Amino acid sequence: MKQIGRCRAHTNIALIKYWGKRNNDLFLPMNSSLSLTLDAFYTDTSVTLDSKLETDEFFLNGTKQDKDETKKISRFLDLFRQTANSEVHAKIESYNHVPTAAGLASSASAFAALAGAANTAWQLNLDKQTLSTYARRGSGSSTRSIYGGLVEWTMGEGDISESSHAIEIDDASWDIGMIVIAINKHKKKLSSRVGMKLTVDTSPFYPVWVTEAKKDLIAMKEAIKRKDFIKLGEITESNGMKMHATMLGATPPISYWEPDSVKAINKVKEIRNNGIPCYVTMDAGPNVKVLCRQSQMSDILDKLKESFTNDQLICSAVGEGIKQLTD
Ligand code: 2P0
Repeated sequence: MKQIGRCRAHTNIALIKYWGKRNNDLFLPMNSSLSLTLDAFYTDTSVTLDSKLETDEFFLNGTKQDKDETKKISRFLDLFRQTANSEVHAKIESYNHVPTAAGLASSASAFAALAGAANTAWQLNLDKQTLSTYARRGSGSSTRSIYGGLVEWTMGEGDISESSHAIEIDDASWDIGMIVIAINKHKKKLSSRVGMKLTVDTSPFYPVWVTEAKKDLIAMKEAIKRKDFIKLGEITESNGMKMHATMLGATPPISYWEPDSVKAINKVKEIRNNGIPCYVTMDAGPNVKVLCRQSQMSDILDKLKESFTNDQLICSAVGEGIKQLTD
């Protein structure tokens, strides 16, 4: 009999960013981060254990992937094989549900869904917190996609892998949403992994980034407790800008921005100055994400349409954590 695990995981956007590892092998971060899980973007993955297979087989959106891509997945699944004391290989089928125009990196939802499916396939029954430490080893931001709502990825201590895991902070059911302004859907020139290492190794601003991120996290958690949307937005915008400023200090300087990113940021500021609270954040790419109140999304959308096309604007409600899929 074949053992199968199927799981859905949503992507997340960091409001307090993760940018830099203290341990590259274990994916242990330099600072804790905090994100919002998004409903509109997710990955569905199935893992089918098959003793007849001599290697793992990986299909993404229906297309069989080459050796290099499959190797990344196999290495990740080795963590589950070790825990289960198993040598069996698997067929992995993954579908990314991300509007094509969004061009959002999907590693966060990808490894969270894979972790959830592998947990079921190998019948490990790992709890969500433990599973988040496994997801982390595929891609740091995946740690947070195990949970829904507002999620902290706590940096943990020293080289203790189990100490660096996700925690659900709040279900974010107080009128929060996000609009993604898709600037460019092409693959980014510099991966996050390489970009963050270069920043840690060469930016003189890096120690300041770490101190600031720690302060921002404390202030943001207080704002969340008070359900203070304005403060949440202000800290989000300022923290994202500080991450990009730190990257600019690297040698060679790193910038993921494009002219239209600046256009989007200015438009959001204009909307805010006209009385609707909304705040920007950006990741390792030119797209701009707008944190806003769900109830004001359509008003904001109308204003953004003055500068961007319909298919560049994708709205999302708050997403849930991983869930097992039955069929
Ligand atoms: C974040 N980003 O907190 C930050 C902000 C992008 C900018 O996590 O090397 O793909 O796999 O751990 O998770 C993107 O980095 O990097 C990321 P790895 P990952 O969302």
